[in-house]
Amino acid sequence: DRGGQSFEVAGMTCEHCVMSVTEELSALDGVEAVSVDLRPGAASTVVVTATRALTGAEVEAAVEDAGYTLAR
Ligand code: 9UX
Repeated sequence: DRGGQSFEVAGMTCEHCVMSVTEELSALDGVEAVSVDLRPGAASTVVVTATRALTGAEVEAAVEDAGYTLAR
């Protein structure tokens, strides 16, 4: 397993949030798997496994489409 790219996403507090973010990220070209470690009240870790390198900008756009933001 080659792992995946990891991002911190702020504002997710429930499993519905997880589903929204997973759906948006899964729609990106080449994405094979999305894994979320939900930590309500803090930035959650999202690991995206894809067949290509994802850009920060496209991941940020997908996360924002779902209604959340990347943590800085
Ligand atoms: Mo989850 Mo609901 O974080 O508005 S709380 S979708």
